Amino acid sequence: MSIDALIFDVDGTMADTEEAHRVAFNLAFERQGLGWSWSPAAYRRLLEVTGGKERLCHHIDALDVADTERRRLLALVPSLHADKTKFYTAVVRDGGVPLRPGVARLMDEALAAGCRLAIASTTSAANVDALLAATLGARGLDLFSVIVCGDRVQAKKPAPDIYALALRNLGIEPASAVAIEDSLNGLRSARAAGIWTLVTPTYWSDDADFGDAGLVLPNLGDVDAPLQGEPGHLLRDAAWLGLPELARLATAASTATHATTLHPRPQESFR
Ligand code: XBP
Ligand code: MG
Repeated sequence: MSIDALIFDVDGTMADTEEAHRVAFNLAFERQGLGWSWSPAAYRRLLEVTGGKERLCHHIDALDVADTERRRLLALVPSLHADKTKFYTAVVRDGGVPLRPGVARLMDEALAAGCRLAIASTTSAANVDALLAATLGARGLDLFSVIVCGDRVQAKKPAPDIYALALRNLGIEPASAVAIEDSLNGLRSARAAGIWTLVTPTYWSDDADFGDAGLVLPNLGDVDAPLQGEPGHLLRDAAWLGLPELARLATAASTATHATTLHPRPQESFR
């Protein structure tokens, strides 16, 4: 399989961003005097709802308040989310959220091999711009042939819409792309669009069954961040995932029916 495009998810995949999002939400709540504060455990559950505005509405819908108060709070969502985005992008611009291991390396390998890069994210465009500029420099955005995110689609992940739009804008079929995700919603979205998907979960997303993934790794690995037990467990070429091996695994695993997990979680027997 020659990969025409790597389609990256952003939050949790390119960078471990959700703690910064969580803190930004809490700062926005404080600014509007709402008395809300999302703990890590609460936010981990709320991440089952993709999209910050949708997550806020979900939180408000679950509150035990009178309908008039619920309507008042729902009317605050746009300004709350705008405040949150300002707090979040400020942290990102200050370099508070680095790329995960191997992301820049795999991007370089892909570009050098003539493989295009794309982004398919539920997050807001301002967040993508801030992260790419802070981590990849002023030309960070130019490295991507296609960037689709936020409200460009009505139905957010796990719906396939954002990946289908990325494929359309790339002008390629699903079989010519690989998606790189971190969460079950993201995996479902990419798989529903027919794309072979690699999952690199974080604390915020690792309590899921990624059975429909082509491959699950703790991260992409890198020369200075080798994956434990590699090469030899799931990877053949090195202790990090390189483009040639990704293409080989996408071909081999796309016919397999089971994901292979580098570190089987307690509830999983090794397949
Ligand atoms: C993750 C999301 C986003 C972020 C918050 O996006 O679901 O909602 O949590 O960003 P992805 P916003 O993993 O698809 O990159 O508040 O801008 O939505
Ligand atoms: Mg994600």
